[in-house]
Amino acid sequence: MCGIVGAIADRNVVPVLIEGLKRLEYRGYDSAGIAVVDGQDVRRVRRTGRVAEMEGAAAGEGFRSSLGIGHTRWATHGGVTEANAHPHISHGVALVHNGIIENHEEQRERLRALGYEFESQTDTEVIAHLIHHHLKQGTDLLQALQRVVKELTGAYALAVVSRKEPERLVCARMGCPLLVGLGEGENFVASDVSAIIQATRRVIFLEEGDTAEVARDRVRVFDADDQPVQREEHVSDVSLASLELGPYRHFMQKEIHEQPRALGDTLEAVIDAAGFEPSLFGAGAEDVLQQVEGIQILACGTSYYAGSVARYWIESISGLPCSVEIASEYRYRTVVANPKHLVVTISQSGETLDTMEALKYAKSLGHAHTLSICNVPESAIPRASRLVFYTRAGAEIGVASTKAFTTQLAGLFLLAATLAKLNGRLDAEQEAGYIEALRHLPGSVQHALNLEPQIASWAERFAPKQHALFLGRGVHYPIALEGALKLKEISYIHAEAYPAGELKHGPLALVDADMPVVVIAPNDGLLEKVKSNMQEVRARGGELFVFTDQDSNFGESEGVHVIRTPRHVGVLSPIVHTIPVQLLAYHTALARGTDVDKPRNLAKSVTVE
Ligand code: HGA
Repeated sequence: MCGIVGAIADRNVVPVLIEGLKRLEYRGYDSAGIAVVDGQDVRRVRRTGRVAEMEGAAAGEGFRSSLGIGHTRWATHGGVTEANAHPHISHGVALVHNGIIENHEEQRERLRALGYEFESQTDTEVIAHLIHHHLKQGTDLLQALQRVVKELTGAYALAVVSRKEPERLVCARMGCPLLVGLGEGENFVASDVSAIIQATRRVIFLEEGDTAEVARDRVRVFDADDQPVQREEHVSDVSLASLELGPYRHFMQKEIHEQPRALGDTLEAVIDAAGFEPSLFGAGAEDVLQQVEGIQILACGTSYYAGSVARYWIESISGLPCSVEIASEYRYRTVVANPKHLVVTISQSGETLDTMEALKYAKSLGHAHTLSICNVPESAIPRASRLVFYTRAGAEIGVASTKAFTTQLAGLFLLAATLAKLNGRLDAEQEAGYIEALRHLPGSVQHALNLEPQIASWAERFAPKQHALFLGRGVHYPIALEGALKLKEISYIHAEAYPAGELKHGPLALVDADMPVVVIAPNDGLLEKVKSNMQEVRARGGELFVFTDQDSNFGESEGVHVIRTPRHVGVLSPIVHTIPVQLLAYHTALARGTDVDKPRNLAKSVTVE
């Protein structure tokens, strides 16, 4: 969602802010802005659209300063206009905000009564005025911020500068990520380490309720009671190469092609150990996993589909009951919890607000056994979980998730196998067989990637369509869902997915010659059933685009196009069959000329409700 960066240094920080915003742009790209303290003044430049436009304007106006803040916006309150773009300013106080202030209307009324006028429709502007209001009562900037955050309900990461205090910036965090970067004689704040990695790798992750003062040569952090606290320093291992496009045209393309490496890295420990050890999930995992009597998975979007695949694996391999629920639904319903079940949250960023809130709710219902599957070390959800499995996909920049999904699947498979082993349902031979299959997985994924030219030629035929249907059965049904989601996210073609057996209960009515039907049909136990469902489509004139593997016994015929992945890879087949649907979406979007990495209305890391 929105991205925040701030810096204080001896040098001109404007290039640091601009570069940071470019790296954060994947989080939100409605508008961008920076504010710098310049002598006795705060200067600001904001533009709707991309950071590059705002950069040009800042250069044109000769922006230079050793203290400043910047923001990329993904609008929640108020349209995409320059007036709503951040930073917001009140009487020389400039601030950027990620999150939603739920009591903004009440605060707006209060501030109006105090004589403040509003220039934007955002919830954010109230914070700038509230800080100014407290400054007028004689506080300094840090105290003002500490008072204001106690008057806010909702979620925020904030960075604030004032023309009256040119020697520091102050910041606060509740419900949205924010970290402080530690340099030599210069310091930074950012919502994501990628924004400041060119300047420093040493970071402090702020905790919920923290505020901080960031000066050139000192950083002071305060807890929710305004007491000074020490927060641990970390050295980020995010690689610069993972943040660069390299020879690729889009990050999504790069990330699709990185999957053999990402899976290899994610599986390295288990393959080296040649067995499924509970310690994969953190210290004390054996104790926890041995006690659990079932699994409750909570996630959103693509991660929810990863969880949906895992349900098939967990129930069939480990014999434990497993349910999967969309986190934003779970958090608001009356749940009958079983504290003997393990709550598994899945989130690429580890900051997905709905997933975090669902986890908190589950804990409040007595769930002490919690595990998070996450791609970003030290992010909020793993820190709030008892156990964690980190996927090692590397930074995922493309808004449409690809390598995060397949590595989540790998992690979830390890969980299913580990639970099976602890429950005495995995003998040595089966274990060795799974390990062997995992060892070959990166190679199988590479073979699927080699199908790109054939898939690109299909994409030409999808590009003019308005709708598409995706079908799968069993463990491949969630892959159909993921394929439909990818296609709609980046090509804006309306796509729906159904379990193929459901076709005749409704969606078959949609099928005609204009409705391409994608089928995920590997040679598993349901192939014959899927083939009958395909006949139902053909009988209504529908055109079939089938992804299958070498072992299936059907071929092309009129209206039936087939692309074969190499040999059937057994239980890991959903991972391999994800690749063709990713490539189909990517090439269809290319053919339609959409903005693949920054699809309209979307953003990465969903840190608002
Ligand atoms: N509510 C603010 C910030 C939005 C945000 O955090 N998006 O991720 C706004 O609408 O400007």
